[in-house]
Amino acid sequence: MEERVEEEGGIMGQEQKDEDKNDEQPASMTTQNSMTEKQENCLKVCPVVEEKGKEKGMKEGEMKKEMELEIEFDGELGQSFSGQQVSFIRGADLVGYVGIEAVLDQMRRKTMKAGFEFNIMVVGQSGLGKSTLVNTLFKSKVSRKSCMPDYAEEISKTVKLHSVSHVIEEKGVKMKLTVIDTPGFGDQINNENCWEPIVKYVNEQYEKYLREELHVNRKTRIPDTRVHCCIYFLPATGHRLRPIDVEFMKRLGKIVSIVPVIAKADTLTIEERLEFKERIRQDLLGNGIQVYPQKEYDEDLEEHIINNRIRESIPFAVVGTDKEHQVNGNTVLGRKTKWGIIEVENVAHCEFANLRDLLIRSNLQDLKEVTHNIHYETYRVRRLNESNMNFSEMGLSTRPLENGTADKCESESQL
Ligand SMILES: Nc1nc2c(ncn2[C@@H]2O[C@H](COP(=O)(O)OP(=O)(O)OP(=O)(O)O)[C@@H](O)[C@H]2O)c(=O)[nH]1
Ligand SMILES: [Mg+2]
Repeated sequence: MEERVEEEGGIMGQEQKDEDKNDEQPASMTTQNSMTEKQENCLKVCPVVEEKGKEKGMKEGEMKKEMELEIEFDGELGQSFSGQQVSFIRGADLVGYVGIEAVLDQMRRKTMKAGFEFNIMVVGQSGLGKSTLVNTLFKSKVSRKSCMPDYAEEISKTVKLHSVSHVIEEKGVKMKLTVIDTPGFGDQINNENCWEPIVKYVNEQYEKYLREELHVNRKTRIPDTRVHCCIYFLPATGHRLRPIDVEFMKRLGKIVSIVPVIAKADTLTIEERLEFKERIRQDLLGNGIQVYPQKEYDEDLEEHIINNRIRESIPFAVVGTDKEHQVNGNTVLGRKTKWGIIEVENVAHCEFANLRDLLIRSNLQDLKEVTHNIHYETYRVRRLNESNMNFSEMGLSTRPLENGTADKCESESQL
């Protein structure tokens, strides 16, 4: 049985409820009235039906069927849903305040208590402004300020990965932000396979999470080190995507959410910037590169429209700085040049604000969900299938996922 309850009116005072009833459309009035006969409101109807049921000597399940509740579905009251009539009880029909909206407060309190984790990876050539941009995003020296790096590995001479975690607190909400920096990406003369350490890192975090999930005694909160977002820095050349950009994003786009940005966009004129952005979008499309937000993961029309707007403005042309300046009496983050100040948060100057809004204000939770429901899920399914296959080849029926290393190398090579 599916039940949808509209809060509107349910949390209002009696006066407001009456007003709402008077304002209602005639069509819905009719249905509402017919409902009222059967069930003046939920709180009254339920005992009546229960009484009837008791008289007839019905069992609980039968009584539920007898209730034949109605649902509002696509604007129509009383539509049958999966062969069953389900109830739609308007807030105005409820006597008194039930308090369902308080669930949001409960969730908020829990999240605030536990805090949440967000892991960003920044990838791009040395000197493109990765550290500066992360510091600008979180307005602190997050990227450079250090704590103990929990991951530092030199896989080859090309790329070193460093992850630095910080707990940021704003208005009582705690966020453990981890920035995974990849200095030196693409800096070598031969950049062949320079994405491999990054692919390896991303997959290792999925593997870690999978192993925690498979433990018999699982932790209630599994530490989440999975990369929720990878900001890929494109040099502001004004040309097209370079082969290294194509290769990197092609591979990584399948396992992590990539947000490409044009670094140091202050070096481009307005026309150059627009043309460069357009060419990049064409190249992304032409090479079948998936960047965040992907069309196929849009959940509904509303999200599709919002995400289309994001897709049309990708890649964001950003400028970073951690310096503050005074402009018209206001303190702004900006880059001071001989001819003026580039205000990084001013949308007329660059698209830093769009990137910040996407990453932190509007899509942070979605990035986490896409990571968990799409990327991690793909990894999990593949790993479990691989281990089952290997195990059945050995003539055994089940096998716990234990030695990830061999399997992992195999799975990476398929990427
Ligand atoms: N013009 C301009 N310069 C920038 C911008 N962002 C950073 N810079 C400058 O570029 C230089 C390198 O910045 P970093 O943030 O250290 O670059 P990075 O990508 O972290 O470099 P690695 O850590 O070596 O990979 C610094 O001098 C910054 O001040 C920008 O948006 N525009
Ligand atoms: Mg750096």
